[in-house]
Amino acid sequence: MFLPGISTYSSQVDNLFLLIFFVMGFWFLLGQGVILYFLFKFRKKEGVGSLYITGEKKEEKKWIKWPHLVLLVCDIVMVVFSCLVWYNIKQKMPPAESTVRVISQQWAWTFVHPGTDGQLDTDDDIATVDELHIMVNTLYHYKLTSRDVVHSFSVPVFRLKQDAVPGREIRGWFEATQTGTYDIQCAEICGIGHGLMAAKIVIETEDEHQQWIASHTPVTPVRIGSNN
Ligand SMILES: [Cu+2]
Repeated sequence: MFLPGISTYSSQVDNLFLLIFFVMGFWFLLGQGVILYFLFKFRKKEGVGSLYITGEKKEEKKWIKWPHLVLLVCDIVMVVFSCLVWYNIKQKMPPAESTVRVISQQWAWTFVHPGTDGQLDTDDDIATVDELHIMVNTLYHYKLTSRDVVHSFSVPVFRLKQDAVPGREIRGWFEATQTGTYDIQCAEICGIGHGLMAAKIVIETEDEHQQWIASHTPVTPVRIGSNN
């Protein structure tokens, strides 16, 4: 609630958290309420002995059986919603409009953006450290790798978190719905500098992004020592 959700799937994650919060909250309050009520109702009284209940009779067992079954139904509802959200964010790969490379290492992020040609892995790619530039309302694929240990690429405003595993290129996607500058952080303890492994994501309009790319357009290299 205190952190804006600005990806196309952030509300799905928020709603799942709310569902779990309210289902668990309801049973927690009910359970604690019943315990408190019984503590008060069956407190020590003069002339009333205690009763030993084994819970083996049918009319006693129903107090366990029915809440148990209702809780199982709640579990199934939460698992079904979790699977749907997981499928939408992690399994499905909508077609990309652009692709960026995310490289993690102890303790920094390198981001590789397509240059003026819009294609990754060409001569005009733009590499930055700890600053990822993307366009709003554009579906991005990311290719996530690690140079050393396990890191985790986390963009809290997107509700996105993905481990980076050395030796693997992990692909995923996101689409931002608002412009602005927000946090990226490593969400996996990856060594003594883990806490320093923060970065920024800069979400721009198409015009702003083109200007940013233009400001990085490589100039013809000048040969040192040349007379020309
Ligand atoms: Cu890390």
